[in-house]
Amino acid sequence: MPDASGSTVALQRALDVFLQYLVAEGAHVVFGVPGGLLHPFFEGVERHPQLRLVVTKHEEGAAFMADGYARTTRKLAVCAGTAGPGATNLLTGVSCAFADGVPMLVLTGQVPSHAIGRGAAQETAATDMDIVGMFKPVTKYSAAVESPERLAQHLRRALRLALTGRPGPVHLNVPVDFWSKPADEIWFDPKTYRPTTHLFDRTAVAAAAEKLLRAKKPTLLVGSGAVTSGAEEHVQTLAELLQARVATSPRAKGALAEDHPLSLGVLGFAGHKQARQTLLGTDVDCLFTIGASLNETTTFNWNPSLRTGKTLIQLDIDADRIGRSYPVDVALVGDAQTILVELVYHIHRAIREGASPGSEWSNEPPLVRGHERYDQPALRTSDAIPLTPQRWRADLQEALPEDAIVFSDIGGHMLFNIHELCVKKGQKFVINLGFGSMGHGTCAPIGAALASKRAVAGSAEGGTARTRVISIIGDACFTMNGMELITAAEYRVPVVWIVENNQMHGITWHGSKLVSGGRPMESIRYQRPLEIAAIARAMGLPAWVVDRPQQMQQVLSEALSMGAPALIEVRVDGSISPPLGDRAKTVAGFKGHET
Ligand SMILES: Cc1ncc(C[n+]2csc(CCOP(=O)(O)OP(=O)(O)O)c2C)c(N)n1
Ligand SMILES: [Mg+2]
Repeated sequence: MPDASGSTVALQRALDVFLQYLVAEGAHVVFGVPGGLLHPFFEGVERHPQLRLVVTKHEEGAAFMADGYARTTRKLAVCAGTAGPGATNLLTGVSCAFADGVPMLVLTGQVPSHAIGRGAAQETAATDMDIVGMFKPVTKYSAAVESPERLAQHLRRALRLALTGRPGPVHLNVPVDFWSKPADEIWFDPKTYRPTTHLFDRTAVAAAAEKLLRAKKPTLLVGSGAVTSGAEEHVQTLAELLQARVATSPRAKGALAEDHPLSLGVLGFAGHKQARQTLLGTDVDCLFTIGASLNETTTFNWNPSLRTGKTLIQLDIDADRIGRSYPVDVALVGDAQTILVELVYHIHRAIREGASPGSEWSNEPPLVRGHERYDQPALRTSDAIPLTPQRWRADLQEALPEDAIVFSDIGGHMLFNIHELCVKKGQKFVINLGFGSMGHGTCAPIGAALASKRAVAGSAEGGTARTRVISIIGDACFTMNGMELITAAEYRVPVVWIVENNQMHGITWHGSKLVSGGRPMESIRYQRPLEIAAIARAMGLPAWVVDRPQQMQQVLSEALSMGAPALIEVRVDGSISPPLGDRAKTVAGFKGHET
């Protein structure tokens, strides 16, 4: 059969063709748990010189790790599980990736094609438990491959959808007998099957440029779409050019360095008062949202003050998010980086032709920095024992590497992380707030660190693994998915986990007090104290306990210097409430807005 260039192709196994596509897409690691009905694929990955198989302890961990790999590299990641439970165990992790627009190829096994519909063990075909159907609502494409010849065609379609427009996961289900069958494809260059062009509307860009130049109090709200698109530098250029103040959504925390003079910090969930007062106030005359979906966690339950009296310019790659909650004046549909490049070009040209940005922000007092920026500054400098959650984070801040990638899991610790950390230039903050699954922050850093280690190994530094991935998680997140720390130890993946131990589901305990007239739910405090550091040591990780002020700096630098997985347990005063804000009202079903 001829290939795209017209030459004739020798027959190869479907498996070889499939793996060649993964290599061409730069997806060098496959995360998963091998099993009979996907065995040929796993074996093929293990034997392939350019691929690496990472066997996790649970398929959910595999999906989370693939997500962490893709979120930090902006490249496709791969996870796989065998038929039946191996496949269903992937679902939560895949849903996380779908909610946050993370590109991922998900592969599941199937009984041999001749046995489909006859009740084979672990059969999950459309005639039975429909695994393809289960993945449909949480992927951009979910298909059962019906013949070996069609495998590559399905794969190309899956890759095109995963990596075009708003990225996301895709799923293929493959009968076990297909892998060894002949296939005659050599159509491997990604440029031949998925577009790399980025579209934008020039008229809309010109309209936005004009409104932004004219604004007296231009303000940007940056969301995770800007991070997905790699537009952080472009955001900074635009903000400086316009002298616009900048808030981020919780998920995009750090998209503009939070110590930048124009940074307002985080708007919404556990955010900062400067951002809240500015964006909900009456000063701002033009608000430009960049890849922010304007969901509950950023908008204080869709507070109308965010929109009142302002010109609203909304940029999103997904047309369905434009004008979903607030009417827009200018809609910009497309990739954030592409549109910001064009917008900056327009603004530069207008300035060259005599226009000058109308920003009057410089007439206002400069934004507050230091401890005063946070809601409870006294708790950041407190010497109290047990430690306050604020104090050890202020200590941590002093010792964070300049290029740290900080993950957070879901819980009260996440609210403290969003509020109390200052993410600086060169650092990244990663959180799965779209789906909000516990365990993501525990496992995803392993994928990120593997990707980072690979990048270093391929560089002139010659493979020295310096740890830059740090994950701050809760004790209950640790007990839910913490077995993957064994995976990290086995593969020597350099991540430092900091487990904030308050001996309970802190967010639920404090939230329950708020919604039930001061009476907390007691069943979520542990019956026996949890010894996190001891459990970590049993899993093969060096571990430290931090329980005093000023101790974190030294312990973190020791943990980072190991170049291997390590854990720090921080014992804190659990009675201090995380910044719950409007979330508690949502839980209680209230519709009120906090201003
Ligand atoms: C998979 C999953 N199950 C349940 C929840 C609901 N939930 C959110 S946070 C939380 C408790 C987190 O406890 P911990 O990790 O100790 O963090 P803390 O709030 O104490 O800081 C629960 C049960 C969730 N988000 N994800
Ligand atoms: Mg806890």
